[in-house]
Amino acid sequence: MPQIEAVLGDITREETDAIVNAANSSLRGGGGVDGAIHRAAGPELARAGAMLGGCKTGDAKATPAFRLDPPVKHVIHTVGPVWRGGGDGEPELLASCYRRCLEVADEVGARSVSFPAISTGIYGYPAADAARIAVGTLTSTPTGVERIRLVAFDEATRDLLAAELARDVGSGPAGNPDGFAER
Ligand code: AR6
Repeated sequence: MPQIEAVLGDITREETDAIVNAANSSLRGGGGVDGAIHRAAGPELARAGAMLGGCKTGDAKATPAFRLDPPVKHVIHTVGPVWRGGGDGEPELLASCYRRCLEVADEVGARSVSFPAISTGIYGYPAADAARIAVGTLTSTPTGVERIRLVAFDEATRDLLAAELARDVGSGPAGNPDGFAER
């Protein structure tokens, strides 16, 4: 299982092999963290995104990182669900985003990956529920990724992520809900 930490910061300043973008299905750029990543990576990013033919909600696709500073080599674009009250498959789709990002990271050989809090901004996903899904999915998906940074843009989100990580450690290896006890 990768080492996972929750930090406060701007994901465009991360020093990991890959950063994840909370994109829209066009992959041509947008607001929020998507806008910040496109500004930092340069116009080549939108051109590369456009060539991928879009991305479905819950899926992820990689492009080069273009003008982002090394060691960042890849941007993994994922499309989170728009929050519509929770009964429209949003939890499964958000979990799928985190899972697919790890699969794509493995495909491109990224050993360290930084994630934003997917869907919790413009798409309106409640931050506490999203933090639970982020940590639960990242700790239960087999991957070659060794280091994950959950990059929050505000303290409340960072605290929610840190609390979920602390809870997960408390639940023992592989997220065993019975703690460290053997069944
Ligand atoms: N670094 C880290 N986190 C950030 C940054 C940053 N530079 N900027 C914002 N955040 P959002 P979504 C946080 O709205 O909800 C775009 O238009 C932000 O505070 O960026 O998945 C896309 O094109 C929040 O916690 O993404 C889509 O149309 C989190 O990143 C749509 O928004 C996600 O907020 C996607 O909406």
